[in-house]
Amino acid sequence: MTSNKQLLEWIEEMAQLCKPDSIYWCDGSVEEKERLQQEAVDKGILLELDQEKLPGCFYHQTALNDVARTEHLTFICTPDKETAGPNNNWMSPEEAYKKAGGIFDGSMKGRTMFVIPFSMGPVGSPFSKVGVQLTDSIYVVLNMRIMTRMGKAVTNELDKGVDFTKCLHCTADLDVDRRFIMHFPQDNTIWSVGSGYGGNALLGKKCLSLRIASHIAQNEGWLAEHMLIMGVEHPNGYVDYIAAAFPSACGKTNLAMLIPPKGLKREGYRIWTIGDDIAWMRIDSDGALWAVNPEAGCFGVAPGTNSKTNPNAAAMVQRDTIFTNVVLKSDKTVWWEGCDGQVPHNGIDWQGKTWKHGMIDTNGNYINGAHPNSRFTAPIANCPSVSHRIEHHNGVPISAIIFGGRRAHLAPLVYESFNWQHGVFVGATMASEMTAAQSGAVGKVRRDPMAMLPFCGYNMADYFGHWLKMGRMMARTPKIFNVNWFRTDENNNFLWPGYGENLRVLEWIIDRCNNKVQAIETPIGYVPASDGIDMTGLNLQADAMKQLLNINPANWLEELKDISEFFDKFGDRLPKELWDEYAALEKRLRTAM
Ligand code: GTP
Ligand code: SPV
Ligand code: MN
Repeated sequence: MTSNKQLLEWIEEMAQLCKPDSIYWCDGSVEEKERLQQEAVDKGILLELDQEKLPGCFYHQTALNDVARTEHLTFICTPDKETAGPNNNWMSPEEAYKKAGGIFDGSMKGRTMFVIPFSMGPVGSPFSKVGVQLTDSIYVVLNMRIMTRMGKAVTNELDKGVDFTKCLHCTADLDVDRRFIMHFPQDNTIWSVGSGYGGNALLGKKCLSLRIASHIAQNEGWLAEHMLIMGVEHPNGYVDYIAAAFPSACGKTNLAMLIPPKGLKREGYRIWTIGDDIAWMRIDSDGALWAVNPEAGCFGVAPGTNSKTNPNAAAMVQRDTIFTNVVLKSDKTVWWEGCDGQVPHNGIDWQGKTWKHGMIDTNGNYINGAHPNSRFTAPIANCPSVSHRIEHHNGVPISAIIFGGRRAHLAPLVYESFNWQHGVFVGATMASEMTAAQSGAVGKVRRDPMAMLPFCGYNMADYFGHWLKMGRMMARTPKIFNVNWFRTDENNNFLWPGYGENLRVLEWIIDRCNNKVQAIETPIGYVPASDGIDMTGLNLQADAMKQLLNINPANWLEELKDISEFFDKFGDRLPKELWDEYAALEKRLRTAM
């Protein structure tokens, strides 16, 4: 319990609404975790995996209609629609409280309401924010215990009277027609009902750390971003830190924990993982940008993860991990498409059905065993490449910011912006092919500025303005780059091997930050010279690098049309600087034609 009166009153009020049979206050202890795991197993919410092969690991299956974030059911509830902007679904706070309140009413009858005090960021750090989530889901409690700092230490903070985000969650009947993920920035409140999945239900993650935090960050003068944070230790021992924003399922977890490839000219690089999904960045007293990862765990995409593509993640998920919507094998271990080891002959698929590898549907298509958005929840401390600086209260200094996405044909492997303002334009004009991480049309290109389209808690025009302002406030700005690991050839094969080999691109990026390597100026930015990226030990098909770095002005001019349509949605609110950059780019492209 707590002596925080505001908190006690809020819990009382929410309990009167949801009407749980009992209220349980989480202390975050190991004893509590084991007790809740047992209860979840007894109730069929979790299945205990083979504890010799996978100690501390459990398996969970969601409802079939609850396998990804549902962006169309996610709302920003500000007094006026303009504040939320055309990038968000909007509902008035009155209507939202009423609508969701009707579903919450009595929703916890016969159930326990868990009270989860949690901190995003190291407890007590100047970066950190406290939240309290009320939920009826043991699965959510156990996931929050991995993803956040949860329990007693946070209750102590609350006892001091710190402000906190009020997070109310109930799985209710999992009916999509009665599912809402509502954000009330003015009230520092989140209400989520009708889903038990990831970003919909673990309210410390996208809801607090991005949608609510981006709003707070705008007021307080910092940045809350959908970014990984990694350290690249040079052979001489110096570590450069990088923050990178890619849309969901576009490679943040993989890049954050990459293993240096063999054969680089400069050997002895080492990668340190700070975060794989969210970065909070502030300007420190030195005028530079410093970052922390507010999370304590990874909620990562399972398919494609194996000891070749991501050895660190493969090692991380060997213990203390919750697997969601993957294949359950008969020996009580797990599997997914692109997993290590033998393809299982049979198992239980993500839908709970008996499944054999190679089964096809009536259209002749392969039937996935694991859902494409199946995930693992694992403590980041279990990642072999974890940096000891994840606990540092002042974070790490950022040398480079990288934007990127999936673009089969347009964007080159890497380019550098001319300056901060142009870099903000590069981020603001990002687009990417959609993935299974959100319900919607997979493969369709959509504009996703800074990988924040589903996560910016206010009008994106103002958000771009905030980025521009942050640049003016810094004594030294990080350089801004764009990467694309997903360019394909005429047969739709990836031209770039990706994964660990991406370090070759990071090496160029860091050398650019340290003024150690020349670049070629193009209409869209600086690109590496033909020998700029170290290719020793890599057998790419002839011409691949040329194709990877190719910039086609006609295609870019075509892209500009889509960008202008997107910018137009923001009307007069869009910062003039972005239209200036737009005009300058158009001019450079026409000159190059
Ligand atoms: P969220 O957790 O949804 O925010 O995703 P993320 O950005 O962390 O993406 P993640 O690293 O989990 O990668 C998603 C998918 O992209 C996986 O299936 C990977 O196998 C694939 N992927 C990651 N990096 C690369 C790469 O360098 N090249 C290619 N071709 N695929 C990659
Ligand atoms: C994403 O979709 O960007 C994720 C997973 O990282 S979720 O927590 O569901 O948002
Ligand atoms: Mn993400």
